[in-house]
Amino acid sequence: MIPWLTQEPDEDNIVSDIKQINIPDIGDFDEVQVIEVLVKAGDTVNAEDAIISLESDKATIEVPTPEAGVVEAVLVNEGDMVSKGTPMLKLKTSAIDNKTEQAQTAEPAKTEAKTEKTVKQAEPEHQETPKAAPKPPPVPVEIPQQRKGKLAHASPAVRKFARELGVEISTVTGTGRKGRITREDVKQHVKTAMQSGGQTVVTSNFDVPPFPAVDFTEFGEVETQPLSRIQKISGKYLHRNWVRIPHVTQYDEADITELEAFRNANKAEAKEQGFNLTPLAFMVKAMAKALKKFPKFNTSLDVDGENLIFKKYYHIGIAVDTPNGLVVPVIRDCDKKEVFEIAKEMRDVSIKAREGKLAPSDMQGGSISISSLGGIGGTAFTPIINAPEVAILGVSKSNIKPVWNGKEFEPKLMLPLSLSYDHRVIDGADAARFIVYLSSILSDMKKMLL
Ligand code: CAO
Repeated sequence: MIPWLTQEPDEDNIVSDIKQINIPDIGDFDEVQVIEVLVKAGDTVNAEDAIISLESDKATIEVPTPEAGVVEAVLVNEGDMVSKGTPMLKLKTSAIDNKTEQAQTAEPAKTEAKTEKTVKQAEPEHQETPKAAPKPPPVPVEIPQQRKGKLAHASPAVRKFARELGVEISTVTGTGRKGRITREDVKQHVKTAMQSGGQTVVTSNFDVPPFPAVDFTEFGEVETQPLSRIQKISGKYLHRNWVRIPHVTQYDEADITELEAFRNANKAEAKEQGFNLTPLAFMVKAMAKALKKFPKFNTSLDVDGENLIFKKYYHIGIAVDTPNGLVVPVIRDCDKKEVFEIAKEMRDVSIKAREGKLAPSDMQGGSISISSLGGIGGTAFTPIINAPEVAILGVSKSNIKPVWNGKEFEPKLMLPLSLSYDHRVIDGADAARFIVYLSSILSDMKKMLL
């Protein structure tokens, strides 16, 4: 039993005991660091509420109070090293509980006894009334380190609080010691999410039925093939981005008749140098110009969704289709590179991608991405934003179309563009202006090359 050192009578016949609660046996640990103090003087606690969190190399341990009461003083601080027997808390335990117990077991006259007597009755040696076996003190709880990768350090009370608010604890940024998640962090997380339109809250409980487990062999012959490693990894991120970013896709067509003439005139030279000069290299160049003109498309939201980070570099990701799945290597400083240089680099990164030789750093730091299906076909599609970027351009196959010039229809080579953008950051009017400007650059070789 945890000892109490002092008992002080309180006013108005209400008896209070000031008890000192020490750290109980915490298992195989000697000196363990206090990483979070969960209560403060004046707080009311219930028996078994967690008071502090300890963290050893192996585990996080919650130490509860064995009794209810009002915290008189917390005797440990974050960062202290503690062990069994270290004073943890001074707790004012109201005598109401004792009185109630007495009222249930004693005659009325005895319940009117003076304060002093009541205090004495509270002392163990004066407990004459046989009682039921005392409830054992609550034991410290070891928090299972259940998450692979990022561990969410939070007490059960904080976890419960987060659950009640529908917050996935692993998405909360902890500001406590060693990144521990406090109750305040959960509140801040919800506040931020509400201000940023739910950016950081995972609605983990979508009220939708699960996919049915179907035995397809009932309907005919089948063959099962595992997803590739890239598909498994990128699938999760695509899903997250699709679900958590409010996508809108803006469509347009660029007249690339002039660009195509220029490209055809320079294709042979590029071939001689060992690369293919495709419309995509021009698109990358035009994109760098459009980002300069519309800096909001070259941003990312910070992790709390409170600030927009404007990038002063122009690194453009190119979606590359490989036998193992989709990857997005980044071509850096596209504003400083000539179209030929970009085309050459695109050849190099796509070879590297298809050979599975891209390093993670080759795929990081993008401003925006371009996904081109123009070499294959199609008229439009909805590309999924490659977060933390805020927009992505989809490119489909160019086609000759009749375009009215005010007097007559002219045959023009029209390139379909599909711009998906994060509507939390970019308004529809911004997106329309951006795509119109991008089209104007693609339509005018002077603008493109200057
Ligand atoms: N319209 C018409 N023709 C186009 C075109 C377009 N928009 N884009 C490319 N082409 C032509 C090229 O000019 C080339 O023909 P020529 O050799 O006669 O010039 C041919 O199509 C093949 O081009 P390509 O696809 O090899 O080269 P690219 O530079 O356009 O693209 C790359 C390179 C790596 C992006 C591409 O090969 C690729 O992997 N695309 C798929 C990206 C993808 O999967 N996106 C989907 C993401 S969402 O799931």
